[in-house]
Amino acid sequence: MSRALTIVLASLALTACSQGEAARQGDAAGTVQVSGALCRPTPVGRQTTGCYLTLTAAADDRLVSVSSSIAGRAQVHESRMESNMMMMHELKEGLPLPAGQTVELKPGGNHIMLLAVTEPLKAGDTVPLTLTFASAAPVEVAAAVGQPALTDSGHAAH
Ligand SMILES: [Cu+2]
Repeated sequence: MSRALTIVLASLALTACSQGEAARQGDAAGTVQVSGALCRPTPVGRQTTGCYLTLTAAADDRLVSVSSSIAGRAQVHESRMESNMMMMHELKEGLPLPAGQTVELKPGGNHIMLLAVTEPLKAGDTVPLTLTFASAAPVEVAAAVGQPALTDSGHAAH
């Protein structure tokens, strides 16, 4: 009887512990640093564009989704070469963010794709992005609109 009680108490202690961790996610340990957010101007007549930024998670995490009030949808994409063509695919599982590592979303690599953009984006505009993570609290950033300084030659389309 007393053994059963001990097990119950132990599991209660575990529950309390994990709740404590969830509550601490707003602190430094659970945050993701975002820098250099940039979206390309929308090409004439098109409602899609790519956005780039740099993420550094304090603890192992995952960028699971992105949204923007100026786009119907946003997706996390990877770019990869297939039969000498640069193809894009949605990262349906999100983008892994290993603790302490700088993860760059950049032209020719992983990027955020805005779809069904409501108004044409031009240089000097600002795009609000909300980044949602598996563990860390969501982060809102204002991405500048402009051409990336470094453009992968094979990926000039976006
Ligand atoms: Cu894309």
